[in-house]
Amino acid sequence: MNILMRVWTYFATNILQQPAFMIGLIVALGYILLKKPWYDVLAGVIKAIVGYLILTVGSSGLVNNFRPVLVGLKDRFNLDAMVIDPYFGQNAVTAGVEEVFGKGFGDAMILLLIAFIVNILLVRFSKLTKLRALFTTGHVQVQQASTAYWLIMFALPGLLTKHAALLVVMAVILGAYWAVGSNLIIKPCQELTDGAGFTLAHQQMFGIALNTWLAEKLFGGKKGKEVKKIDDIELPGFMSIFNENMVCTSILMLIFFGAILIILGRDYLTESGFLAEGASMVFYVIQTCLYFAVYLAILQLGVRTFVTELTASFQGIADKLLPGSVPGVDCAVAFGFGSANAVPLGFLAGFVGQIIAIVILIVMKSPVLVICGFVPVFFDNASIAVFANEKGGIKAALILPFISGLCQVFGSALIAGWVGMAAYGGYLGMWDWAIVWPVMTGVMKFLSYAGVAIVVVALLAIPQLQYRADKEGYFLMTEDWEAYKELKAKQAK
Ligand code: ASC
Repeated sequence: MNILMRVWTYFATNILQQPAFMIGLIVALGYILLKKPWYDVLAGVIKAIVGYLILTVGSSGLVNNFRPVLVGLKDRFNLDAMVIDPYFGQNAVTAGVEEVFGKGFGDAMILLLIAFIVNILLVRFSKLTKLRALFTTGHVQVQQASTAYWLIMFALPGLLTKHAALLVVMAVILGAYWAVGSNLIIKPCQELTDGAGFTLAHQQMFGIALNTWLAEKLFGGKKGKEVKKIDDIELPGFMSIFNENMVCTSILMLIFFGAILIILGRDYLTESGFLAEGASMVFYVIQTCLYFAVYLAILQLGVRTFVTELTASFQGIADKLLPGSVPGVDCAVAFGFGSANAVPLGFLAGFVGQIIAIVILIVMKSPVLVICGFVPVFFDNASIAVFANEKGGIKAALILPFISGLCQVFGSALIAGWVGMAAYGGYLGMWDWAIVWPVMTGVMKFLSYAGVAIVVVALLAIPQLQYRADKEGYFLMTEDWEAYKELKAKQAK
């Protein structure tokens, strides 16, 4: 048992929780199952890992560059606020779980393993479950396992003394959430990428599904009229420079983030070590804001490098091990597709929403105050905008992320205050964890075991309903995208 535990810990820390190596392993397995020569396997694995590491340089560059600036608002205005951000959320769990529940953090990692097995099994039996997506983003799974660990212990205190039962209940709920959430957005992902063969496995899967649907229902073109997508807009005169993504991103960031940096002020920035003594404030602001475009460009290069390898090799897994399945990847991968300008626009719209929500909390003297974390405000809202733009054009890409920003702040303040995480300084804060998980937690808290049954049945019913709505196309869209498109063209006639 001890040896098994050590093997698991080694695998978990070095591969499962490191998406680059997890993707490398999947690509190796996939190509081996496709009986590719060893040198093709090696080349594919290297490209997949390097590509993913490039993506990570881009996304962590963004996070490291802009998170401190946002968190700085808290110090600058002396707010006693919790930060909504996955890393702050995870720290809050590690800091408080022992004190609040008398349980160590170690179990959260066992929960991760069992939940991942639940995900694999649900996809293995896809004929029955109608689930087709495997979660591969380990760092996100760690954050979610930690938060779910807290939320479920809070909801079901009766299970605290029943160790095994507690873990099983948690793993079934979390594993079902992973499988159902990533399965839910296979169609929008396939449409966005013209059948690239992946879905997103991140923290706003229900958010993307709902907002894509809303974009189509509320902003979608009436019959015969196309919606105006961001890239369709021809800007006149000097404005046409905004059509270029790098220019658009840089100018938008200069205006908005430049304003925040100026609000933070030279003194604060120097005191906190952002700005060197005596350095030029003007050029510091310009450089910091332009780095946004730099990291976005890196991120997109990473996506281009690894996506083809992943989807080509996954064919082996989909043919032999998990029929009809697709891999679920980081939401940043969506930024390599669709309109590039949706990314900064969605981010800023979400940011405005969050700031308004925060001001409302302050004015209403809410017992829990929130400060924006960069990860939710950027990655959630930019993803929502990319998908919303496809169905509802520019209006959807601005209005829906704005509303999402409000939801992230209000939802997080409510749940983190209620379950006691706010006192430890942070909450995960991503869309699904600000909206969907609070609802699930509430149902379980008030209905106890009946609530658990309702949550699990409701989750597992979602793919069944999706399947019923399109029996012919449901599995075809992952197995043969071209044939799926032909089928849809025929049905439209
Ligand atoms: C998260 C998280 C990150 C980012 C990254 C986006 O939720 O923990 O580091 O989003 O995955 O690319």
